[in-house]
Amino acid sequence: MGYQGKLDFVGRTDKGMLRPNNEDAILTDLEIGLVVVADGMGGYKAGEIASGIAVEIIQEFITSGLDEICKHHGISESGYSHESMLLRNAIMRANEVIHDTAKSQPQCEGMGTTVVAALFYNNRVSIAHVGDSRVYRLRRGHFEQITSDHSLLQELVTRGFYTLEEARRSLNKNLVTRALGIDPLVQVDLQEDVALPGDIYLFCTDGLHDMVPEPDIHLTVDTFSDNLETAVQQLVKLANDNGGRDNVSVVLAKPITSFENEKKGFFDRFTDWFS
Ligand SMILES: [Mn+2]
Repeated sequence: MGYQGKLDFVGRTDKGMLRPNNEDAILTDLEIGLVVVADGMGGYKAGEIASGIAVEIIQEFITSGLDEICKHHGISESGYSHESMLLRNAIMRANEVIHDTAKSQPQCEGMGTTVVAALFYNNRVSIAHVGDSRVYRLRRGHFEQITSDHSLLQELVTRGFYTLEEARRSLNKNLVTRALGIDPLVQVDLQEDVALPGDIYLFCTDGLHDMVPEPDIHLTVDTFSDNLETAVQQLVKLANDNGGRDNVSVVLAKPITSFENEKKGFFDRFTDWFS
């Protein structure tokens, strides 16, 4: 295992200009192909605790679950890949731990966190999210948001009550309708994508997408597509130059080459001919 030289992951999280502490948490793990971005909420230090638990539990759960998965390639009974189900289960486990901690520790009462996580494997990527942290994808010059926020704003737009522009002007943008830690069970949105060499996946908290207009995010990623360090620095700088009203976190992930998993038996190659 290990995707060094095949995938490029660069991340940065910043307190921003106004907040006293940073309640976002990020994680990049090239060994297992994992990216996690979380935006915690709650009084005192509870937000940091929630987002910290999320990244830690998801990494642990996936690290220990991947060995088992290597034994059965392909798709699970759900129709999703085993990797997608592992990612979803990791997030559901993080939800339980945050919820239990919030129940048992008075200073953590009501804490929660958004999460967006991606697991890269075999030229694919599974993406899961809860809340309003986002994934965008730059592919051959086309930049698009590929997750849909779990926020009041997005729900009203989806139901046709508002256009996106009207909603931006008239609503509290930060009202999240789904988060980890709030209920014992959480509904996780899951999607799978074929990841092509040269694609850039951008993961971020609302501290970026609320502060920096999408065309500026696109332009920055496009301009610095060969230097992800500079791209990430510039994105954080843009958020802070525009006011930095929130913590800001950005991770860029780019397949440099094909990253096909090599451990394939005869049966897998056989089934590949027909898929
Ligand atoms: Mn935020």
